[in-house]
Amino acid sequence: MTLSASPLRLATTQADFEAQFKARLHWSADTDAAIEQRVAEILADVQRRGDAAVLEYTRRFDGLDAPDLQALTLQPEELKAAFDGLPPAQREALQAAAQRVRSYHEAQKKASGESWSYRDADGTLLGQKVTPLDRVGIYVPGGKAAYPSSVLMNAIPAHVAGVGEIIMVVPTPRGEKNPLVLAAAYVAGVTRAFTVGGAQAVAALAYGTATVPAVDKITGPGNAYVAAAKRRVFGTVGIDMIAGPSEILVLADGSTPADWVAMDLFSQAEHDELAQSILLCPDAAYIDAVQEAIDRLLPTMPRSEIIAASLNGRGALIHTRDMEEACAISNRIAPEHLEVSSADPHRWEPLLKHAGAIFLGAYTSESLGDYCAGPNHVLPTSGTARFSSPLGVYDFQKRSSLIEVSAAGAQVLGPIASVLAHGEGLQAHARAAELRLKP
Ligand code: HSO
Ligand code: ZN
Repeated sequence: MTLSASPLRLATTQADFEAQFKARLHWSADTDAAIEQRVAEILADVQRRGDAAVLEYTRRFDGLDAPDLQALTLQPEELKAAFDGLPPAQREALQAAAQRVRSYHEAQKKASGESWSYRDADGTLLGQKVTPLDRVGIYVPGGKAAYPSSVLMNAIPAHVAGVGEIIMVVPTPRGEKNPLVLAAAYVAGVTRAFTVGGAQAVAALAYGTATVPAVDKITGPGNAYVAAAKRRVFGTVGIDMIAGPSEILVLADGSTPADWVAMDLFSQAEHDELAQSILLCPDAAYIDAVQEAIDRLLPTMPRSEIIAASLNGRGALIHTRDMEEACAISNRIAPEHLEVSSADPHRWEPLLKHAGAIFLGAYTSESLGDYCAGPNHVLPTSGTARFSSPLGVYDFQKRSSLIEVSAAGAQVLGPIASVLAHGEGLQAHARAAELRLKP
């Protein structure tokens, strides 16, 4: 049987466009009651029994038997040894990628992550003090979605923010460690790692055990159990986001070689059967050319089955009236990754409001952004780019307001506060302000 991929063909002029469009985009955020129940039990058990519970689940789910959690701890020397053991090409690529990601996040910190303050005319000081989190946990998936690049993307902004300790957890079924993941942890400045995963690892990070220190925030993607666990521990710790399957939307004016665009659609589709790849283009002949490229290139792809499942189930090639309409539809979708594959990308960029990351021009493949351009590849999925942002230095910082009222300032603010406090019936508030008024 030859594999084929036929993303849904749609045109915005067709009568049932809206209905078809909505059906294809439909995103279900349903939670699975059985998973929720299981995860609640695991969290409670780890909270109660600590290390012993984590060890037991690791034995049961990952087939990894250890006498204690110390045996599943990786110290910096071991992370470094993994790095030293890599072939030179991999070492160099990791370091080059890390350097670019670091530079980008340093610029981000300078632009929006520094403390600031100003003084009123009467000498009152007002400001915002930015401080890094003390300790964060980074969840790294194991198995088929073990991405060293994601280690860089989570740990580097934490490091740049100035986080004191970065604790990584990574499931390691049967104890088979992924050297690239450990090496990436070394390059990115991870403090310590544990080869445990699943809801039990999230619980250990959230509540702390004898061996795993409690963190202040947990970031990083994971499977449905990990997502459910992160949702549940939110409040005890901070979390970054709950990531859904990856998405790419390509806005094409027909000037990029069709093979390039087909491969970019594949590059997200190959992540997951549930990933979504969409092309929006005003040129019908170009859409035909992309479909032809898909047919020709698909059999050459090692992950062709995943790609075909993704494109057939969730892919779409949409013919629009013009580029303006394509931009408007893209804003409705608010994709995780948005490629503007156009000869004139800066003409369209001002029209694009909602996207996790915007890739401008034919040479900017999303895959370059995934690994080494510099910006973060942890991005809002499932339309959440309408209200949220890429993972960044700011996710590893928090802000405190600074207020220093001068004696002169108290004379101005006191009467205002006093009136409002009396209005709220709060006498102590009013008196506290009034006591500072000079007669
Ligand atoms: N495209 C994925 C990230 C990734 N790609 C890791 C390759 N490795 C989500 O942004
Ligand atoms: Zn990717």
